[in-house]
Parts: sequence; C-alpha cells; structure tokens
Amino acid sequence: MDGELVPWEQAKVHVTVNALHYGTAVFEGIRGYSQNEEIYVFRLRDHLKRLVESAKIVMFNNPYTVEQLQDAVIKTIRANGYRSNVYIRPIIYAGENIMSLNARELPIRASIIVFPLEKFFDKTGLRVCVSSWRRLPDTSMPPRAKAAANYLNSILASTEAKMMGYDEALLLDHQGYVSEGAGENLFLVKNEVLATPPISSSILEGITRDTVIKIASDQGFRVVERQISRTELYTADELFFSGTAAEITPIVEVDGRRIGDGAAGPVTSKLSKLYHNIVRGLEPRYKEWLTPVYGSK
Ligand code: PY5
Repeated sequence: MDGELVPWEQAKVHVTVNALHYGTAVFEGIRGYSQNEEIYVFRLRDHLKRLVESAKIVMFNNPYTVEQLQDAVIKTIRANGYRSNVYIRPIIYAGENIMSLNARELPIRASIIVFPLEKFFDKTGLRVCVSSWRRLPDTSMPPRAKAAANYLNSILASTEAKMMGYDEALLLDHQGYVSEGAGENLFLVKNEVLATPPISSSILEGITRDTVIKIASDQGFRVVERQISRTELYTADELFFSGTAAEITPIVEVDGRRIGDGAAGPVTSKLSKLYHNIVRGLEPRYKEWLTPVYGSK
C-alpha cells in the first residue's frame, strides 16, 4: 500500500477517498500460476504497461513506473509466501478529496492485492445472453482504460444476465456490433477461422485476447479482427471468452441457441489446453511471457 507492506486487516482507506465517490481508479487483473513450487506471473509487464496507460488516459499524476510496479508485485507475492495459483490486483486510485472532479489535483495512491484464485467460472461451458445494456463508447467512457467507473456498465449487464438465469452477459457496441463480455473478450470460430471484435468495437484490449491471437496463428489458424453481427453468434461453430480471470472458457449457448454440439469445440479445446500449459511454463517457446516469482530474476 503506497510502497509499504501492510497486513491484510490493516489495508484500509478512508470514506472520503475520491475513488469511492466517483470510481476514479484504474486497475489490473493478473494471474500467477503455480508449477513445481514456483509461481509464474503471466505477461506481468504487459499488464503493468496497460495500468500505466490507463492512468495516463484518466490524467492521474501517477508517480509509479512499470519497473517499480513490477518489483512491488513480486515483493508482495514473496512476502505472502504463496505457492498456489494467485490473482494479482494492482490498483491506482484517487485518494482523499470528496469535491474535486479535476484528476490533476487529486492525490494518487496505489495498492497491490494478492490472493489465491483457481477457476473464475465454475462451469465448463457458459450459457450467455446478449445484454439490453450497450458497451460504453470511447466517446463517453473509454473502454481502453481499465477504469473502475467503467465497471458499472459491466455490473449492470452481468447482474441482469444472472437474474435471468444466464452465466454471463455479452454486450453489443454503440453501433450494434458484438463487443465483449462483462469482463471477457470474445472469440468466434467458423470453418476453422477465428474472428474477434476489433478494438474499435469498444472492447478492452485484452492481454489474453492478444495471447489467443498469437498462439492460434502459431497453430496455423487464420485469425481476423473484424466487426461481428449479433446473428453470427447464433450460427458459429464455436464461441469462447478470453480473459485473465476467465482464461479460455467455452460458450455453449447464446440467447437460447445452442452453439456447436453444446460442449467445448475442438478449436477451443486445443487452444485452452495450450494456454493452460503456456501459463505454467510447460511450453518453452512462450517462456518470455512468464516472470518467475522465486527463481532467477
Ligand atoms: N474485457 C473486460 C471488460 C475485462 O474486464 C477483461 C478482464 C477483459 C476484457 C480481458 O482482459 P485480459 O485478457 O487482459 O484480462 N477482466 C478482469 C480479469 O482479471 C476481471 C474483471 C472483473 O480477467
């Protein structure tokens, strides 16, 4: 917390922090994977770069560099002595000041939270619906910034979907094209070609999305970033979500239409297995994406 290691119970903030009132915070979700007593943090630098970029979009006076944050993440995991799979949540937020809406004059604080996490979705295939809420447009709230305030959009959509008995929401962008899930990017597979909405469809530029594009291409699949219409979802061979928390999660139903044969398809399964091995350091070719916590630095 602001450069100090603080016991969990004492890691508190005051009710007057600006972030509580206006959602003035930017954050990251990162995973560390356990393998042979080591923890490998997946694409740590890329996540922290995005964090610093989010702070820049919001105009925070962010004093922290990617290098400082990287050291702090490693230190925090080590201090806890974790050897299991962990989730890492760095957050840079506006501190005590209730009345100001000027990001330049707000005190900026930072914390790194680490806790054990296994699966995010407890199902192997998700039933989703297209939300009645649209994904927020870059002209109002930039989805490129992983900003706390943006997540009201996600919470409205996800809550609605769960109230209706679905596992997750899929949001359309302001033009009516498919954007992304409440906290995941989307991939569609048709005739062995992968498609995913472009960054202009109001998505968060997901690091798992980037990983999927890279590893699927390396496997010889064609991957295209293009606008996707709602009804294309219904006739897809396979659909899956990508995200740090979600990892690669198959979608087996959209708006009551069964996708493929109602279970994870072959392309999704292949990429999911590969991803599982890459993040655990079992694929030497992708080792540069991993930061070992306890081993050689
Ligand atoms: N889109 C949104 C809106 C997200 O919140 C996330 C990540 C993604 C896409 C996927 O991005 P990445 O692949 O870089 O993780 N969501 C957070 C996560 O840790 C969870 C938020 C509740 O996965």
